[in-house]
Amino acid sequence: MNEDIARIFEEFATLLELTGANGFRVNAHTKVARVLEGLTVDVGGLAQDDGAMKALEAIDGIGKSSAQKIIEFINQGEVAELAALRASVPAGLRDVMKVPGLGPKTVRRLWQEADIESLGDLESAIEDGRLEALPRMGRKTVDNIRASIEFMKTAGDRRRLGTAMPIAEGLVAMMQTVPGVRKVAYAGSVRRGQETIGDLDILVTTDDPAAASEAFQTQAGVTKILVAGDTKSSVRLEDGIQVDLRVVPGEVWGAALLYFTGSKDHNVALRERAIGRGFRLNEYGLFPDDGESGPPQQRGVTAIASVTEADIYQALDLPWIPPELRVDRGEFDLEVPEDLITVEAIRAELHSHTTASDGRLTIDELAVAARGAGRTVLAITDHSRSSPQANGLDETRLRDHIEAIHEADARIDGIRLLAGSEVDIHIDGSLDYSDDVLAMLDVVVASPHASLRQDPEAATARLCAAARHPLVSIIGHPTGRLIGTRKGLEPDFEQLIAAANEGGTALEINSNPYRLDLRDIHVRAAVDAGCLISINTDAHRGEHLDFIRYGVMTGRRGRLRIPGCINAWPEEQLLEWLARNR
Ligand code: DGT
Ligand code: CA
Ligand code: CA
Ligand code: ZN
Repeated sequence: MNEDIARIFEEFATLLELTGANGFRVNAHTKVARVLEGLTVDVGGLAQDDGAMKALEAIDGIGKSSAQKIIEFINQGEVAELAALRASVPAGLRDVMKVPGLGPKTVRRLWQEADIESLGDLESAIEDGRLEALPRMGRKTVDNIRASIEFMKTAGDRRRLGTAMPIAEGLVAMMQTVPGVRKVAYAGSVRRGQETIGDLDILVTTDDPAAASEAFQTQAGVTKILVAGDTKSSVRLEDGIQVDLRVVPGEVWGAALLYFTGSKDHNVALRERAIGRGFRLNEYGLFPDDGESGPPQQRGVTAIASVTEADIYQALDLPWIPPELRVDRGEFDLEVPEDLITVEAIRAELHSHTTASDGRLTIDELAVAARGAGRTVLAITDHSRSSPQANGLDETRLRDHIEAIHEADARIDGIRLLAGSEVDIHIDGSLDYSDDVLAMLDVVVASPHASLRQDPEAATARLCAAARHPLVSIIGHPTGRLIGTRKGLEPDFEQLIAAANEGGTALEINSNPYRLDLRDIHVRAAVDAGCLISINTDAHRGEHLDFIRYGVMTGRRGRLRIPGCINAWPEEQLLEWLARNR
């Protein structure tokens, strides 16, 4: 409930800004949203009691009018003032707001000064030069807006892995409860751990296909049935995501799973390999080629392999290839690493935030959460001073914080706490703390946060300088991209990897599903060049520690092995490495 109400206040703030309300009112609403997100009590419960107003107003940051809005929302399901605000703003401006880089302030100007009320209006204003003619606009800003619109369109309707994976798991769990169902799995891009997902593909084998299809089509959350067959159904769920269900006979499970897992390119390469060996491969199995055309299973040809994926790979002289490696980048000719990185192998979290900067947990709370999540080492790396929006620490606060972390480490059992910092990499590659200060820390994660539209040469120089710095342990989210909304830096990776190798610095895979930065292909390039990788969650809350699986899948897609991932090293080895230049 708190999250829902927080969204309401965020929308309030946005609409107020759009309609030109004063900054004080806007900020008051943003602040309430932040407060609600951080609360441990449910305001939904509070608001139903008699003393609701009092209880809500007692919360730091919530005033009388906010309390009234919360109560109104709980009781009526809406807030009249918000509905009125919504009505006063053209509906099309919502799409304009979605353009990466366009905040409410700019959108208000576009609306007021150039009559832009929709994305279409914006595009025509760009094309006919009207936008550029506005005061304080200029060619460069307009070019950026044009590029953002383009980027938004190509990003299209795909979901982040972090959104799609939990839905896929929920669907599998639900289908497992349907009578008659023997096996269920998700296939497709989710199984391969791709950073974005077009649609979900679920496979079942069952004694009662009709019941399985029925349960699938009538499950909670379906907004539209797109296909309603016996062996193939397809539905749209509430958030718009499409899910395909395939009901397959148990004896072809492996062939179907292989086929529907893809990637398409991997499948094509596999089929060609089959043909080269005198076979035919399809979603029903691997068949001997009898020279006839048409699907072999329909002519009664018996499959050589079909029950498991491994059977099929084996018949094609291949080891079973983990789904993340099915990318058609030479996986048939490379050995499948036996020590490919896994979630279980991760022992250390080396990038995390507490209430000292913009995290939600105290040092102690985060330590307990990390220990509970199976980590044995936790580096606390709050933001450096140049990040005022993230409450970055100046040197005085940092010194106190380091002491507090070491004190907590002495007190808390079962996990080793390291005092670190996530230090901003300035636009010119210099760092946000002096070397004297950096030398006091156990771990330094250096990350780019601002100026993420630098040209590639400048970005390369900036990141390489940080990677060569002897006191930097890890380059955090190297590009700063946000999937689908921000392109981030585009450095020359060959040079960055070389600089990291020179400095003995690890490059991060930031596991946050909005980031996944490094991305898979860059991990692969780094791994091939022998560069060390660090997989971190950048946890700002306890739940964020679970993001690790997305980072690990990205690492696996880059063929990252356990010895190349510093988070998987034994504690001694890790500590020695971190201390090497300090
Ligand atoms: P997505 O949904 O866009 O994130 O990506 P996928 O990989 O899940 O693609 P999807 O859902 O269209 O199809 C699932 C799998 O089915 C795909 O990875 C491979 C297989 N597949 C689909 N269409 C074809 C095809 O035309 N040829 C081959 N060989 N395989 C296909
Ligand atoms: Ca799919
Ligand atoms: Ca599909
Ligand atoms: Zn961070």
